[in-house]
Amino acid sequence: MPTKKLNIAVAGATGAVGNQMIACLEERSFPVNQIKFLASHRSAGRELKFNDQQIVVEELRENSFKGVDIAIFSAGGGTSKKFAPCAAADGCVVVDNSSAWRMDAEVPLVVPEVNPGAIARYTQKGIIANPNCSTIQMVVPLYAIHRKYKIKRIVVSTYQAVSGTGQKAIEELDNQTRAILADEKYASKVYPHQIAFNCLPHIDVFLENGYTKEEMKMVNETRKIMEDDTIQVTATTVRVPVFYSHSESINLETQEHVSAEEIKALLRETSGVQVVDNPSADIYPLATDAAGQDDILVGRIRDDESIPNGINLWVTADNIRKGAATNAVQIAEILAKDYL
Ligand code: NAP
Ligand code: 12T
Repeated sequence: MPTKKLNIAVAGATGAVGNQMIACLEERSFPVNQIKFLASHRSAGRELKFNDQQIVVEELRENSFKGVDIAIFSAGGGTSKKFAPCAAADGCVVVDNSSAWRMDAEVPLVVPEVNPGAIARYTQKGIIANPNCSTIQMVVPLYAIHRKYKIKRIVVSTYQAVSGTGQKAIEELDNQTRAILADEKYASKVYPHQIAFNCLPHIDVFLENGYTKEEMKMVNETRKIMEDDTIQVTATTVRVPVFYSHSESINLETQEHVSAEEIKALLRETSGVQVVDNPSADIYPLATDAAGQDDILVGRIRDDESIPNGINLWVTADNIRKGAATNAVQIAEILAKDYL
């Protein structure tokens, strides 16, 4: 039986993630009956294309969700906190991209390649959370390893693109880079320091334990998605002057012994992952190759020679696609096919 066509709302449709959300719905031929684009009052009245239709952007309001089957939110944490319950009260299922609901015990946190079964718990609050971009690209390859060799500890450092912060940050890196090369001044507005030609060990806000919120998302979300609280995770998250795609240096310690060659063979068979690992030909995952497609690229796969059961990896993925929009649309596809 073909999947029933659904009424969809995209909240935050004018943003960096919202734009990609629209593109993913089009590319994947999502079964859309009617579609609504929602944003702040600033964008109300603007027109955006969906397939061949011109859609007028509406201001997001409490009553925006009547008759909507699935609402995909990427309009900031505050907006999700306030409006996701309104949407759920009107019978709409929310797939939320912000960090507002991720650690709520009654909200499933889903990466379809890892824990698709958790989607069934959407009925508790009417909300499904999409994980943080850095966490998604890490757990897809690591879950395959965990299932076979049991991961005890993860040490990760990230190299994150500015597009993760939104449209204004993309413009800041562009304008600041041009200004500096022209010997002109360009004040930082989005980031607390110059991002062009720099690395900032600071993503999201600092917490009392000295870590950033982004670092703690990687710790807590990984355990929730992999459904294993025994996995130890420690993270350092860094913003780098890259437009699209986050990269991660990951060190793993496993319970069972595993070689780099066995990891390569396993990841070659893992859905959503592409092994890009031929150092003698200078082939390894690059941000510029990951950008614009959905696979998570994994390379530089090596035995960690400092411990008995250790592996090192370099993982790169498009943070706006698999890190945000694609993952959310994949969740919506499962809802449409199996639940609604
Ligand atoms: P962005 O480019 O700044 O876009 C923000 C969007 O939210 C715009 O459409 C904006 O509408 C809308 N918006 C802002 N305030 C609003 C309000 N009060 N009411 C209604 N709409 C409002 O940001 P972005 O990068 O797309 O990110 C947006 C969200 O996605 C954030 O919640 C972020 O946490 C989440 N995100 C998640 C991931 C992930 O890891 N999965 C990655 C990146 C972002 P206007 O155009 O009218 O201002
Ligand atoms: N601050 O979804 O700035 O929790 O790159 C994602 C990306 C929050 C999130 C970023 C952020 C999230 C960023």
